[in-house]
Amino acid sequence: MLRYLTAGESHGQGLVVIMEGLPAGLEITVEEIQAEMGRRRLGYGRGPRQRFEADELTLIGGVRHGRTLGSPVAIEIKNSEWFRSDKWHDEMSPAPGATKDPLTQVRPGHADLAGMQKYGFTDARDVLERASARETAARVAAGAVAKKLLKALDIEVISHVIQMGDARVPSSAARPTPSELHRVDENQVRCFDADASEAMIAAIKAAAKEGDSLGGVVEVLAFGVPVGLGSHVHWDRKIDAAFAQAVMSIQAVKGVEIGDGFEVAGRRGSAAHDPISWDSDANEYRRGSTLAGGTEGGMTTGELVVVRAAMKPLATLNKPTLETVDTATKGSGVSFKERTDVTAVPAMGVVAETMVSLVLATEAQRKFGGDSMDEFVRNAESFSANLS
Ligand code: EPS
Repeated sequence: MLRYLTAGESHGQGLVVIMEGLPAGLEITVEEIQAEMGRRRLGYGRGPRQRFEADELTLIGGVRHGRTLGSPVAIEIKNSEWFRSDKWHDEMSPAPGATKDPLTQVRPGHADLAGMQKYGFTDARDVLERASARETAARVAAGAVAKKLLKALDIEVISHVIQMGDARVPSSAARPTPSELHRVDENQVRCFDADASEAMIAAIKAAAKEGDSLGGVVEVLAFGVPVGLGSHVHWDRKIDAAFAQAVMSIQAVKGVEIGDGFEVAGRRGSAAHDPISWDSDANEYRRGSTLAGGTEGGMTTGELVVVRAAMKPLATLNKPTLETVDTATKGSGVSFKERTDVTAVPAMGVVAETMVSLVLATEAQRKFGGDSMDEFVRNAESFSANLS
């Protein structure tokens, strides 16, 4: 089974991720992981930090001569912020001491207050450093490895932004395919629809002018997923549930939809399901639409997997106006000011790709197993060849 764990704080020395359960013989390079991490820094509306974060990474273990060894893969990612000056060295030092400047005007919508109460902290920084979406850099490093594993089965996972604030891509618009991902990434907001993308940029500019933030929705598409990942037999083996948990765990995500889940709820049953037909040329079943998002009964159907994620507007504002309480005095006021992004929706799309890829890689490993890549691929091919 594939497992992974991240560690590290936003303004500490760096992040670490350890992945365990990968087969031996998976070809992976620092450059491939680096390229994927570069995609996470894309997007109009990111704050100043993204201009200097380089996501410089080191493969500490589990890879030799460009191939996994079957042992845990450990990746370290340095925080450029730590190394460019000594600004954070005292504030984030692991040595005994105390901060001179505790943050107590907690931000509504962030982890600050609940985290301080839960852990008994008096400085919101003890919470926000880990709650920060900086941690997603480590997830994306793991996701790059998971994507490489999936590529061996011809599975490709992409994403695009379909809503930013109230600017939306029309539901009739074409979806990008893997060969068109470069066009999504080249767009300033990672949107595939030219008109919607202009409206999105205008919405970000308008919010930025007022020191405000914007949320939105991304759509993750997984192509080439075989039938039978996940299972109907138990709640915690259902793959749609695993997608929901994994994607919901992304910082600031408040809603996850599989296929057209929410829209379909308002239809009649006769118009709410993907019709099944037999394609005698390809010798396989086909669904006529993607309403179910490529899953039925907690299993993949072999169709396009569609997972959408809604991100709330960031809780840190460049011009804080949200009413809050100072935890030191219990006096009312507005939340503290921190450097921040206007929106991180385009980056969240890349993180959502990562989470969907990690779920697919985990479930593919569970279904097909194998200690080496050869064995893993052979098992998957044998399953597909024997489908009836
Ligand atoms: C983040 C706030 C910003 C983002 C950061 C996530 O950081 P800072 O407060 O240092 O300006 O830039 O994201 C990253 C550093 C990153 O690499 O994605 C937050 O509060 O979640």
